Amino acid sequence: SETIPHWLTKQANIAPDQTAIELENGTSFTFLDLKEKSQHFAQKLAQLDIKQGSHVAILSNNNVDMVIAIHALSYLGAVAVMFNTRLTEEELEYQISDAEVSHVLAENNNTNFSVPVYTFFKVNSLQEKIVELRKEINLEDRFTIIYTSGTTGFPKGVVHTYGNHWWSAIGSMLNLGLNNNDKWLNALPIFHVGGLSIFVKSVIYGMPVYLVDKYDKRSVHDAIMSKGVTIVSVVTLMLRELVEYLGDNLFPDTFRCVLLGGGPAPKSLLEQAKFRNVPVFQSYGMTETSSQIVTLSPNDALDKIGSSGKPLFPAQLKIDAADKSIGEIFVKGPMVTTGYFKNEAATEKTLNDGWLATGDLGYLDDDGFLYVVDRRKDLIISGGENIYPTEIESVLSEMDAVQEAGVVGKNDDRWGQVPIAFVVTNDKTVSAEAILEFASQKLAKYKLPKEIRFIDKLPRNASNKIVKSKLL
Ligand code: S0N
Ligand code: AMP
Ligand code: MG
Ligand code: MG
Ligand code: MG
Repeated sequence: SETIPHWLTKQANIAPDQTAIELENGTSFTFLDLKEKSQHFAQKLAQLDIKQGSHVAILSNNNVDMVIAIHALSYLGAVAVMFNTRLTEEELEYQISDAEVSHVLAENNNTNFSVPVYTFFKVNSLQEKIVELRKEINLEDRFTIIYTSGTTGFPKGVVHTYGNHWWSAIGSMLNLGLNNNDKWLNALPIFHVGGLSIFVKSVIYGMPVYLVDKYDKRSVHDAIMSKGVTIVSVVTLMLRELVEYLGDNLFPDTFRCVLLGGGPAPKSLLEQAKFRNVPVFQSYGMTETSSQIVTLSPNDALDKIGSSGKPLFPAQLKIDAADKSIGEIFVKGPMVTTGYFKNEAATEKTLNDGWLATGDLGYLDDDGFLYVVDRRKDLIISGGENIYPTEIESVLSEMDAVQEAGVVGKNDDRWGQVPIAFVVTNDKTVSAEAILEFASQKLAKYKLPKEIRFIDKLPRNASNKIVKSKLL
């Protein structure tokens, strides 16, 4: 098995005084601080009997305690299950059971789960238990699990090994390069892999992260303008807001990369960004690939606007189609997940000889640049959050008054797409409000249909499948 020194211990040794994390309030942490805080936190977690192989959920919006908790778990050889704070307790309870979570570490104690919840504050008040902390990282070990919704309506736990994260960080650097003055701004939620990956890169590269607690166009703009930020990761909605807010101004010359991921971006926005000299690197990736796996650099962006670029150095890509036509995108590489937790069926369906079937459709041009033309079957992406229609449809149908429901994505200027529900009821008095009230108990707010349209019957084809294209 492949082992390397524990990456945070190593970086704290190589560059103890280098800044690891800088906060908006001016506080910063060196790599030595980060290592020591993480190791102390690990010994406190040991008091709770969290140990090698434990699955521990982290339920938090962005803050430094969360980053410390993640590193602490790695010092114990425990696995961090990253919870999306926008989900309902019911949705998270599913993940607790599916991922065999034993403890939840949370920012607040306003949640009730079937397993104990400890706030970061509470953990900090515990006595330390002296246990042996990991000196090495085995690249084959599990580090994180992040849930992604599935076409079946049940979310699946994507397992990331240390090796997946390692190779993701290396592959990204071989593409974007690494400068001595690099400082990566994180405004994405750390519970998704796009945000999380920045903190892994930080430790491996010895690079500071400027951490924004909550995305806001002004704070991101100001940080780029005056905090020496050189790189930022964004989703399309953020890029649009930042470009509009920038107006006729220019970002500093040292600001060299806007890594755009998490979904499609309209060509008009990419053109506008180019016109404003905003250095956008469009990328294609997903939770299963531990972040970007295909990236377009601004040099190529001149001729290839709209393309997601070429696979990163350690990765491969193929299109399952006859030459130059559109087909399913397959990717392979050491950053690709080893599979879904305890879900052999889904893993076997998705992974073959290391090739991941993405479900997305695309084509390669003559120069080998990828163009993604359609998303995974049915997937709606709203502001970088994924929504699977089947999940909403099954919740709506649970209502007695609802006979059946069909959900489709509708284009939206702000979110990209939003879900719209078509419902067939057996009780003409049931209101849209009552349906939404019911759904809101079970579904995260961003998944709630933005409109409910009552219809007599869902359009179906010969094999009785809903014909979504006939709905909107
Ligand atoms: C876009 C964000 C920031 C919007 O959130 P905002 O404005 O802060 O919302 P709130 O103030 O919290 O809430 C206001 C109201 O808006 C609703 N709401 C919030 N978010 C959404 C949403 N996405 N869709 C619909 N509604 C939303 C709230 O419910 C609230 O409603 P009311 O007022 O009714 O109470 C936020 O959504 C956000 O942070 N999005 C980004 C999520 C993300 O990180 N996606 C990427 C996931 N994919 C990956 O990680 C893999 C790809 C990847 O790695 C990557 C991605 C991007 C860049 C780089 C990479 C990489 O490869 O490295
Ligand atoms: P997630 O795992 O939440 O990051 O979702 C990944 C999905 O986002 C992919 O399977 C695609 O459907 C979509 N996606 C990511 N990058 C792009 C892109 N450059 N163009 C179009 N869709 C994208
Ligand atoms: Mg997802
Ligand atoms: Mg906001
Ligand atoms: Mg029903």
